[in-house]
Amino acid sequence: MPKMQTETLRQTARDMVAPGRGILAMDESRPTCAARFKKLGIADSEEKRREYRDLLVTAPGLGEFVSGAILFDETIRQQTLAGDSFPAHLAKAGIVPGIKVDTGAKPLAGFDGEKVTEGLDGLRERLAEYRELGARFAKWRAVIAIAGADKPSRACLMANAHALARYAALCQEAALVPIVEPEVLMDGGHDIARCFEVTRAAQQMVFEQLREQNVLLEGIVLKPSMVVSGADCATRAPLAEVAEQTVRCLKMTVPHEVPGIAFLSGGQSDEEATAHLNAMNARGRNLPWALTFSYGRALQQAAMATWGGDAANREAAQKIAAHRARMNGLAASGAWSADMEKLAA
Ligand code: 5MM
Repeated sequence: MPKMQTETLRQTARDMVAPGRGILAMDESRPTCAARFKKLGIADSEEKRREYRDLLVTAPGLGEFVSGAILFDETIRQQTLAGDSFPAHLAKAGIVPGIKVDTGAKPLAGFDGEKVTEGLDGLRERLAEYRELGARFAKWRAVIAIAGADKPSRACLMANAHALARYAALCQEAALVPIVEPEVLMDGGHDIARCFEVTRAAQQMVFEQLREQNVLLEGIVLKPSMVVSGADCATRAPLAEVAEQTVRCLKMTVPHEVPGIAFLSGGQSDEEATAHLNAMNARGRNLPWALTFSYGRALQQAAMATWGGDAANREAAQKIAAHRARMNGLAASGAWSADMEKLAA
């Protein structure tokens, strides 16, 4: 890889995990966005998605705490209400534009109930086009479910890790920083120890495959799930244990060259996601990578509910989006406390 390209990748990755800032995941595919809108009685149309996403990216003050935003294919081609392309608006606001490039998790043949993420065919060409459209990073999400003692299978972890690594190599060839997202789902009755075991195995395989495919580790951002109890587990691990186990797992799996780790929220409540991130950053640990957020739901759900599809609520929704970004920005520096939620609400 040319030296200049290596430096571009390193610098972009560092910008994405800059101190006190994190990433806004606003790359819901059409079915996911439709489902979220439907719950709130919002019409499922291209124009409504544009209005909503415009509201998010133009929220005053967002850029102070948001370093990057992940767009969906439709959005990267749309214009904001003021007439800029979304990537151009983001760049002006000091937010690095990114794009989701996987085509979704599909059933893994031969392994009932397990999934592998697709989207490698034609990816080189799509990445070149996205770069032209203004993207500077990309995202691919692998979905790993825990079910009993034998799921996920080794085959499922390997297939997903291999696809993530092939995607990452193609991104770097196109001078785009890959966000590498192996999500271990929270669904299920498993305890935190089982989540730890699966998350560790998944992350270990991902880094084996990234090395195998010659991916520059300084030029990626890892987007993992936190190590938590399953959503239906009878005894839920407390905040301090989640922070402890998540950091322990990362120390065992993530090489020092990786500049940053930006967590997904995975169905945690807004405040829980903030508190967990804060606890990981607040303990005076000397960690080799930045720990920040790349939340979708935990940044957006309150703002979307306040908006409700009505332009009259736009400003109120923007304030809520900016507030959540601020809370998580503080958590990324370990400077958040629950009092701040109350004071600023
Ligand atoms: C914003 O949601 C993303 C897209 O999801 P679909 O492809 O299923 O529509 C999703 O990949 C998201 O970026 C991550 O899961 C993190 O989001 P959460 O809500 O878990 O923080």
